[in-house]
Amino acid sequence: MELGLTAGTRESAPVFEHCGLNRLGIAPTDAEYDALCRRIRGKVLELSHRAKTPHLASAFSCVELVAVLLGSIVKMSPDNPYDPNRDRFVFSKGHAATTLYTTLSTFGFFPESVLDTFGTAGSTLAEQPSPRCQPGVEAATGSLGHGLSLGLGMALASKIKEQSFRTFVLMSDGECNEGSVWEAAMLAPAQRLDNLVAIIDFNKWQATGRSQEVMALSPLKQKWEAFGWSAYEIDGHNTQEILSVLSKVPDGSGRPVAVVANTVKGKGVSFMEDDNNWHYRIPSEEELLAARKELGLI
Ligand SMILES: Cc1ncc(C[n+]2csc(CCOP(=O)(O)OP(=O)(O)O)c2C)c(N)n1
Ligand SMILES: [Mg+2]
Repeated sequence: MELGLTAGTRESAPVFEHCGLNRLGIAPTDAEYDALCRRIRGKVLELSHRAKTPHLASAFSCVELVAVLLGSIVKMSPDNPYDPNRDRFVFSKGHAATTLYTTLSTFGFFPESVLDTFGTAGSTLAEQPSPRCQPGVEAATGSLGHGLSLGLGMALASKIKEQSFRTFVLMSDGECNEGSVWEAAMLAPAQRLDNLVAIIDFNKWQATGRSQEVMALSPLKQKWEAFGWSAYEIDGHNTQEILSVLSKVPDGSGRPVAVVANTVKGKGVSFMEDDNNWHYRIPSEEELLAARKELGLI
């Protein structure tokens, strides 16, 4: 099914032309981001439906975060994706990889024809990412709790080698159950890694229940602060808020930055929003149609 996504042709989406955007510092408007995020959600739906893979709601809660990160913040060019000086983006909630893959493809890191192989035998795009499976995918993720430690190593390497790149790690809230997250959370301020950013997609759900009931995560911002981070809390679907907080990294505090992004699991399709059944469910043909209609794609 063709959704009219402009993958692989950055020229056709000039507002989001990746390098130009970073170089010129142009902030896309809300309307432009809204259109982009609808298209990303539409493609993610299509991939999940076709490959019969779960985690649709997990992919939807981080669409705005990934779109703004890759569209405006992370200095990584599709023309030179392994530049040693590029910013690093570690997508730690690997089960939501369809959002990562679709956004990278939209920004020209690989063609839509590759994206369309997602989840098929022999594809480079597995349900959960393998390292450098396509340009822009920095690390193998999916076993939750490892991304922050990986990112910390990258941030530390940047300091040791006197490079100026930053490392952004996107995690999920249930992932913060893992002890390894808090080991990294203790080490990063001790090493004064002001070039490291942890973003938490705080959608209040994990696989089998409410995050607060499973592991009492709140008050999450205060926890990061207590560990020595410069912490912020934002609406994770408000692209201007995301842009505003992530544009100021390093933030001058000398500390690593944690961004607690309040999100809605399944965001964008009313019958999926805040319904954790969509952690596992795969959309039927009818549901696909209804969702695409709601997204304004048909
Ligand atoms: C270490 C580890 N344990 C279990 C899983 C299986 N698993 C995949 S997604 C998920 C729940 C994730 O909830 P959350 O981290 O809040 O992410 P969300 O789906 O809400 O974005 C679990 C337990 C895993 N991927 N890694
Ligand atoms: Mg969650």
